[in-house]
Amino acid sequence: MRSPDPTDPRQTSSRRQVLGAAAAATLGLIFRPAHAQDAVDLGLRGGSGVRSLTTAFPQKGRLILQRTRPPLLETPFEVFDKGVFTPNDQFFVRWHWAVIPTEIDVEGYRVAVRGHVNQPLSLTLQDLVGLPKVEMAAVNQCSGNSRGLFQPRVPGAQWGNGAMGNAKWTGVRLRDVLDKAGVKAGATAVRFNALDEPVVDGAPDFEKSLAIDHARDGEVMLAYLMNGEPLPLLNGFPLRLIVPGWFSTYWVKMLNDIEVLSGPDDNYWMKTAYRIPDTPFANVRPGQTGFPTVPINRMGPRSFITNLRDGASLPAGAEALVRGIAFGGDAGVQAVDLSFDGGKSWQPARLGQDEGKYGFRRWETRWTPPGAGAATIQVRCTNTDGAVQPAEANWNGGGYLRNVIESISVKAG
Ligand SMILES: Nc1nc2c(c(=O)[nH]1)N[C@H]1C(S)=C(S)[C@@H](COP(=O)(O)O)O[C@H]1N2
Ligand SMILES: [Mo]
Repeated sequence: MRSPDPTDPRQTSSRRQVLGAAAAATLGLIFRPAHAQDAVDLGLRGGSGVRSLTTAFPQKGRLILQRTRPPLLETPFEVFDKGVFTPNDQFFVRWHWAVIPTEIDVEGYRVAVRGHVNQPLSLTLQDLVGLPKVEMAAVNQCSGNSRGLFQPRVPGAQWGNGAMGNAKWTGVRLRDVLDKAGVKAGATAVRFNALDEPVVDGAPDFEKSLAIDHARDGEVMLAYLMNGEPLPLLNGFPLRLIVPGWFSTYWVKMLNDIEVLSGPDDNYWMKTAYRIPDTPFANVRPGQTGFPTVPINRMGPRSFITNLRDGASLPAGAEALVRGIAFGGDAGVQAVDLSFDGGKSWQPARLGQDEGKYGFRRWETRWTPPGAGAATIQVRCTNTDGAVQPAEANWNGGGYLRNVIESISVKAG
C-alpha cells in the first residue's frame, strides 16, 4: 500500500489517526496569505531574502514560507535562542514531491523489511514499539541549509540558516530491525522508501540508501517520537529514519520500506542528485569542472549567535551577554570560541549542558565593547575530532555544506 486507500474498510475514521479536515485542506494547498508585517528578511545578498511567515500548515506554528507545494518551511532564527531542542511545531519542513498522505492509518501501517534477508518482514508500529527503545538528541540539517547565502548564488531552495533543528528522537535501532530479518552475506547497502510519491509519472520516487555497515552501526535509528511526541505529519509521522551526524537527505520520513541490497544503489537520489565535490569542504571554484563527486554524507561543525542580530546596538563600556548554539556535525562539540578582533585572537565560551554528541549545545560568554563604534563578533566551533569551521566560505554548485565561521556586526554607543 503506497498511500491511504479510501476503499480500504479498515480505514474507518475511528481507527485512523486523522489530522482533521483543516489539515487535509492545508496540505492540499490552501494557505492564508500573510500580512505585510508577517514577513522576514533572510538577508540573502544579491537577491531578495524577504519571505512570508505562515501559520497555515497542520500541526505547525509560525514558520518561514519558502515554498507551498511541496511544503518547504524554515524555522525563524530566533527560535534557536530559546533552547537546544527545537519545538516540533517550529521545526523546519522539506519534501521533494507534493504527493504526501494527509492522514495515516496507524493500524494498517506496515514497514516492509525485504531484499537480501533471510526472513522478509512486515512490521506494525506495535512490533517496533516492542523492540528495545533508544533515545538520542540529534541535529536534522538539510543539505542545502544556508544555500541562499552562497556567493555567487546557486539554484535550489534559497534557505537562510533555519533549515535545521535539534530534537530528542525516540525509537529503535535500525540494526535490531535488520537483525530480526537476518541480513544475508553479501549485502552492500540498505535502501529506504516512504509513502510520498512523485507528482508526475516516471519521475524518480524519493529513496536514499546507506552502506550496510553504516545501517548496522547501532546509532542509525527509526524514530516514532520527536521531543517525546508523535512526529508531526510533515516531519514524517509515524516513523522516520535518523542518521546521526549525516545530512537529513538520508533521514527518510514516513518510512514504509527497508530494502537490503546486494549491489550498488544507482537510483537517481544517490547517483545523480545530492552529490558533492570530493574535495575539502566540498569546495570548488565557480565554473570549475572535471572534479570527482561523492554522495553527500557527514556534517561539519557549526555555531551561531542567537541572542544578538546582525546590526544590533550595544552600550559601549557595559558588559554584554553573547549566547548561541553549536553542533559538532558528526562528532561532539569540543569548544566554541569567539573573536572580537577580526579573528586575531579567540577566547573560549562557556558550554552548556551536554545533551548528546549529535545535538545542539548551548554556549555563552560575556563581552564588554571597549568603546563606541562598529565591531564584529565571530563564533567558531571545534568538534571532538578536531574539525574546525573554516574562515572562508566554501562554494559548490549545489549549495551544500556551508559551515564558514559566522560573524555579526554590532554597534557600540
Ligand atoms: N519521504 C521523504 N523523506 C525525506 C524527504 C522527502 O522528500 N521524502 N526529504 C529529505 C530531506 S532533503 C530533508 S532536508 C529532510 C527534512 O526533514 P524535516 O522536513 O522533518 O525537517 O527530510 C528528508 N526525508
Ligand atoms: Mo534537504
